[in-house]
Amino acid sequence: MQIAGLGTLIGGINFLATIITMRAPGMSYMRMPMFTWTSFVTSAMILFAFPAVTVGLVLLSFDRILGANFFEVSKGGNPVLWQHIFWIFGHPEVYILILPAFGVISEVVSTFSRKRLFGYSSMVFATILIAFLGFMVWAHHMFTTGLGPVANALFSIATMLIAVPTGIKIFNWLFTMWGGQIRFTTANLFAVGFIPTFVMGGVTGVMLASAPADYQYHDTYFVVAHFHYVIVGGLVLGLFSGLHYWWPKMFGRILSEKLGKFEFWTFIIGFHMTFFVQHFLGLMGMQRRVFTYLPNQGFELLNLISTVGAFLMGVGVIAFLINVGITAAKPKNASNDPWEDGRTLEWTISSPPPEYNFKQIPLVRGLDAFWKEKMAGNKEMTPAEPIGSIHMPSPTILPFIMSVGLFIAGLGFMFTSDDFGNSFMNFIFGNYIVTGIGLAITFGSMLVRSLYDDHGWHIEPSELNEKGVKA
Ligand code: HEM
Ligand SMILES: [Cu+2]
Repeated sequence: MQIAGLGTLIGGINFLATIITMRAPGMSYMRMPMFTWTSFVTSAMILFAFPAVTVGLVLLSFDRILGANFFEVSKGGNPVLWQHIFWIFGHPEVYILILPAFGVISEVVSTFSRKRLFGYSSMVFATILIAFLGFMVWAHHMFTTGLGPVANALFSIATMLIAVPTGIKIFNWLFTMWGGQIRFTTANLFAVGFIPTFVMGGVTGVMLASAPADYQYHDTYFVVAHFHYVIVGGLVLGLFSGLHYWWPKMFGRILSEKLGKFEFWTFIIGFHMTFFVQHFLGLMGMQRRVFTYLPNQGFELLNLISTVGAFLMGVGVIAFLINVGITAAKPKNASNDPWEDGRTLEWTISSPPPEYNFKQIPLVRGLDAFWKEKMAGNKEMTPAEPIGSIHMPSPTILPFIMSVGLFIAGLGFMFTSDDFGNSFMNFIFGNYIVTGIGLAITFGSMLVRSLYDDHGWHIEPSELNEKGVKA
């Protein structure tokens, strides 16, 4: 987890730096596509949230490997301390999951309504507010740990506040569709299905935010229903929507719409069958984290419905995988703008994009830059620079070797105090030899990367024309 956290943190920093420094001429912050905004805010959240879990995991490693006692009650540690550290990361993390999905939904709904996203600036503001408030509410996961009424009341109110910017977003999506020429492609079905489903998850969230009521809901299937509505009904529907929307851009082939619609209906019906009933199971007292329950408590029927629903969702996912397989065998014939209503810059270049993306960096004249040009009667973007040679980074295997090193070091740390019943294995793990080798590989590759100057390479204008790619 520590290694995965590191990867996420570095990835987040990379997105922040890229979005801040590499926007095209005219692409001011308030002209960025909503998906770029949500990726930007998500990356900022990663920057502040992940260090908390990193610290927590370091302390936990001290407990496990070096015999410290931060968290273990029997040795005088405090597990509530762990809960604080974990949830200071954990609640921002749930918004790190959902904000990019909000971005996808914004793009898809606006494209397939043939309308500008309603309330763009309020959308940006709501995203930032959600991110900010997301850091203020972690103790709503700890109402029942005995924080006391003052803390519970404050965290309860802070939590309910998040419903406000979330509501702004929901209404903006609805107003975007209002009066639009809506096309129900698979991507848009997933996006439109997302809206009521996510609202249901938000509503149970606000119910859980009431501290006294949470004493009843906590650790029951009601919470399980809540977070599946927001994560599967939110993030996963958003993911499917985005995959269908950008698939032709990524791979040059449009996924089958017929199969796509089958995926959507089986998945969403299966989803609601699986998780809707869990609200009632929770209220009836079925607890979470226990894989079974006693007979004759009235749980059987609802659990059966849940199981049938889960299989139906499985059918939807398998249909998606089949769709991917079938599509991979088709010719690569997606046009630059396969939905014909593309609004943003990615739809001005070929599908999939050439390795250098844009032959000439385009000039951005407004929000939904491509749509603006289309409305002005132009077929292409106006370039912001003459055709010139394009500087490309060289490919390198070093990051892969670095991660292999980290993997070996991770294994080394995990098994330091295990008894393998084999003196050689005990020796190399117990004396941090495996760990040391792993770290040496990682830091060695980093050293090579820093000492060796790599100037990359250039694609010359003549090659660009030979390839016959349009900007
Ligand atoms: C209006 C917005 C939301 C509110 C008011 C809210 C509120 C809450 C509360 C109070 C709990 C604790 C329940 C308990 O353990 O007794 C909870 C749990 C949870 N929420 Fe939300 N939530 C919201 C949105 C979200 C979103 C967007 C996600 C993820 C995408 C999410 C994911 C989760 C998860 C995973 C848990 C369970 C954590 C665990 O105990 O393992 N929530 N939520
Ligand atoms: Cu939370």
